[in-house]
Amino acid sequence: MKHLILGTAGHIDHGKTSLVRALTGIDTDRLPEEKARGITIELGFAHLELPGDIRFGIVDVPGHERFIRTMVAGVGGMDLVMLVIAADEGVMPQTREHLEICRLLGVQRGVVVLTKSDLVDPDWLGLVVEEVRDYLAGSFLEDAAIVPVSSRSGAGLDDLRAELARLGGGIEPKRSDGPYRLPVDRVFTVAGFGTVVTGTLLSGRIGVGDEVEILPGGLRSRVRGIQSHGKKCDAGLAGERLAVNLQGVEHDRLRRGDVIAPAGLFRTTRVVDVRLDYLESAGRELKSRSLLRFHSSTAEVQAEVVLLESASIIPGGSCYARFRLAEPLLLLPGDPFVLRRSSPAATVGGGRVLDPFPPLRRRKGGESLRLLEAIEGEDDALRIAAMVEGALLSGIAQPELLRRTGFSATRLEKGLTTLLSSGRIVQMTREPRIFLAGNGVAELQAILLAAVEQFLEENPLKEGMGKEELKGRLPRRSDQRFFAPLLSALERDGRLLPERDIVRLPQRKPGGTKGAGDPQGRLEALLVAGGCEPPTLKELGERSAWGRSCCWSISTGWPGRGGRPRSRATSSMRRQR
Ligand SMILES: Nc1nc2c(ncn2[C@@H]2O[C@H](COP(=O)(O)OP(=O)(O)OP(=O)(O)O)[C@@H](O)[C@H]2O)c(=O)[nH]1
Ligand SMILES: [Mg+2]
Repeated sequence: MKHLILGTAGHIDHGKTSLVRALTGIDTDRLPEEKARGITIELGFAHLELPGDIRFGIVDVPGHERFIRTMVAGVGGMDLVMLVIAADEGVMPQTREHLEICRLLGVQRGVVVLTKSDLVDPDWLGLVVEEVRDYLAGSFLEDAAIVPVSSRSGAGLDDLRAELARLGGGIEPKRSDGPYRLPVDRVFTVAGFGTVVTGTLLSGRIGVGDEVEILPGGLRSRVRGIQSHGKKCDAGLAGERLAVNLQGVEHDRLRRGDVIAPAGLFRTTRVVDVRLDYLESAGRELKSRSLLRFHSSTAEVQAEVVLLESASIIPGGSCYARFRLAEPLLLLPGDPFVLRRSSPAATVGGGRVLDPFPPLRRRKGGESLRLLEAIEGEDDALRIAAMVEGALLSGIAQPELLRRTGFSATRLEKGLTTLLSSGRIVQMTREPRIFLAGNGVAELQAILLAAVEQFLEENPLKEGMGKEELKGRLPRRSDQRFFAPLLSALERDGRLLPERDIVRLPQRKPGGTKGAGDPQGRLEALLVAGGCEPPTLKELGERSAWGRSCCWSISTGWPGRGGRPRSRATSSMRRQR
């Protein structure tokens, strides 16, 4: 059976809840206050089975402008939407706002339902159809069917069912193979069972007995029972509306916006880089550092926006941006979000998460933007390469790549293999596997080589540089664990000769021969050049640039006056003498 989520959207009192009741027989307005006021306040849930083995979980949203936040929470996970427009009123403000929210949250299909068709005559209905068609031009519902119905008489409901079955048949169900994520939309207690949460399973499969983590708090629990549309089951699949009974957690420890996920798998974030679309209807420009409400799935937090391409953006514009969230959220690449302004209250934009764990220090010269461009692109290997290269000399571990790309392990592996075989990235460590960009490896090798050369220049008596000392020359922003593989590679290429606890340069012979580069030879040359007036120790020190103390050691084979311990080089020179 195919599980899909069907949602309502539309202005207050346009007949959304009545339509769901007419289709399913379920009254989703359950609260006494909803009954008393005749409006929807909370999300309502129902289900509908249609030919083609399709089961729709239905989410009914409130139309009142004060409950837009609730509406946004209901849209996450919708596969298709019924945009409800009352035939006697036509397009109204929340018709527009709900349609924008659906678009921003990635809903791609739907049907327009003209409710209350019994209240207007056919001519009027024709005019409304025309008005609605004009309004939808350019939107994702441009070619959607417009179906007039009356929830009161039942007219048009069969046409609507047929259209829903047709649309549902063409939709790919959500993937059940990745890890599961269940954004919580309701929490309550059931006598004898304890805490129950409900939500639409966005991905994966959750089973009875699973150890879960409740994010962002990190509370652990176990799944005691699962129900789908009122029926007990052993597991829930992506795309299903589920009620999950959690063991040993008080219901006041949970709230809408929390996410139930496999224990220990995901990490929450407070800083995300995104593609931001700023709505034409927002009215005024958006300045960097503005505060907005950031909605994703069922969660909503205060957030500061940092525009990455300019100081402000005009209505209708689109750009890369960074959000600093007041509270941590579980966000994966590709997750859609909606932005709302609090005064005057309005939906002003939205977009998609590109990088949930971006480098915190912004790079100069447009590098942050290039990274985001690559992430936004289609090529998996290029996306991974951009992240590894963006990590500069510190490299990036495989679990971090999984979190930042949102790829499955197999998909990530495929991209890594391509990059490893071309040499664009290099695996530096095994547990965890840390990857470094090829040019990062070259840079670190050059740093090590230069360090050895400089050391031997300054310590001509030494045969080589201590490995531990050399390891300490790795830049602090890099990783000490890279030392061994870097050294091995340099040895393989014949550029350094590691020997026990030291590292030598291949062109430099241990103990030295009396050539021009050899300390004793150079001192001898200076003394011979002086003829009958050989230089003093002080002059030797100056002319050789090695200093007095060093020249003393070289010429005598004894430690310098500083009392340095005798090096292997000096003792071997003494033996030669
Ligand atoms: N005549 C007629 N009345 C309808 C029809 N559908 C809904 N109504 C009436 O319109 C009013 C509002 O209906 P609801 O279904 O509560 O509207 P809603 O869109 O769910 O409202 P909110 O959830 O508050 O946004 C109720 O009094 C319904 O009886 C219809 O097809 N024909
Ligand atoms: Mg309603």
